[in-house]
Amino acid sequence: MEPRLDPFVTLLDLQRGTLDPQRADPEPRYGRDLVGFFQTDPIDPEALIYQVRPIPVPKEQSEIQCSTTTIEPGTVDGEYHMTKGHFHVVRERSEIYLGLAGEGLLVEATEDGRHHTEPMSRGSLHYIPGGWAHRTVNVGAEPLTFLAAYIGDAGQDYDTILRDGFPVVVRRGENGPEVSQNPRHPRVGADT
Ligand code: S6P
Ligand code: ZN
Repeated sequence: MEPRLDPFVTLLDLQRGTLDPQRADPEPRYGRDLVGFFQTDPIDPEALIYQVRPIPVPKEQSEIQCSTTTIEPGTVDGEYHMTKGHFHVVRERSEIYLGLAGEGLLVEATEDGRHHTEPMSRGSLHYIPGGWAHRTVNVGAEPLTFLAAYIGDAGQDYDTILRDGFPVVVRRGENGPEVSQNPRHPRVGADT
């Protein structure tokens, strides 16, 4: 076959998730971008909640999309800062996350409400199978940074999450993070 792309290398700052060279603009997510995802909407529309730094390649099945995500520490009305979370549009597409810095939780959920939570930290390697929605939550005092790698044509479905949320929410408790059922989710299933 005739190769489609030339090889390339990018230097990744393992602490901050920055890329050199930066092959695409970072994609910041502010309070205003996260309306409808927390139990209570962020008060400050200008607050930076997280930032995605993509390494762009064609969004096709033959390619592997790669990006870093850095979530700032903090809470929104007691819920730890988190990503929107999504199913893949092509539901069977899987993904790998690798924790680089900070302390987090990876929350995964199926469409019938089963859910699963894994701690994230430097070196934690997470396999997210097809059919599982995924959201990352910063439960620490420092930025949470991780690397994501996924099949190029996966796509992100946020509408299902906006409608139902995840089966569980992660709040700051007296003794650290507390995972509890989301009262708004229509079908909370088993913790697997
Ligand atoms: C994409 C992959 C990540 C997320 C990123 C932000 O499939 O899972 O790159 O896009 O962590 O999360 P979200 O839920 O806002 O896309
Ligand atoms: Zn994904």
